Amino acid sequence: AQRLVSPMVDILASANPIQAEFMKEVCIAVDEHDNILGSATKAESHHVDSMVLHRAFSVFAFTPDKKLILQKRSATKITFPGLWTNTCCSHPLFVENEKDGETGVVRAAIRKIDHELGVGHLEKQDMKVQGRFLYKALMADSPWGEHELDYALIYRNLDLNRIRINEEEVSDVKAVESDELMEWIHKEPTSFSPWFSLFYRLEYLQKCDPATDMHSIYSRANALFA
Ligand code: DMA
Ligand code: MN
Repeated sequence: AQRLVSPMVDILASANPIQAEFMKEVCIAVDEHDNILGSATKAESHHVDSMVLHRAFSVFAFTPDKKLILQKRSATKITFPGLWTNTCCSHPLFVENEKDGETGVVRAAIRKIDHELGVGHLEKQDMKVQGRFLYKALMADSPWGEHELDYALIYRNLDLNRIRINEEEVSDVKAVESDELMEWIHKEPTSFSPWFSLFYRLEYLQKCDPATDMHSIYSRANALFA
């Protein structure tokens, strides 16, 4: 790891300082079956030269009128800035209360929804794990990317007017119905994050739990909390 320190510092020196600081977070390195292999900093695990598969989550939060809340990533994000994506994404960290499987993932999701969207104290029993999928995506013109075992979570009844955007992380939010989203993503596919696109365009997908397909996300959100 020592070998990586110097170039990494150089690369991060030109990044947004707040986002560069978050690159010191410690992610959970896993194998394809989600067994923990060890830890890796966010910088190491997202840089193309040292990338490791790590545990992540994608929250799909729905409004009371059953629209999916999307977020636009801020322009200062180091990975995939300015793209539309699902409500909230991040990584459970290599710390005691976020390391233990689904429970840890849900705790991390509650922590990040507070951080990115300013909605605190969500109930963990309202966050439902749908399954997980494996993917890898590299950015076109930068040394950064993702290689994740990503848990898909559904959260129900998040009122848009409770959201207070953290502009370091998110530049916009929007709630969409299934048809509207479908039309948008077909019209402007490059406006969406690669992992969010996976829920529609399965060609990137290496392994998929059928429950993480986008159509089933909408219908299961309805059914789960009916
Ligand atoms: C990482 O999301 C997780 C996925 C599923 C892409 P992120 O880049 O938004 O993480 P963070 O908010 O921690 O920077
Ligand atoms: Mn990641």
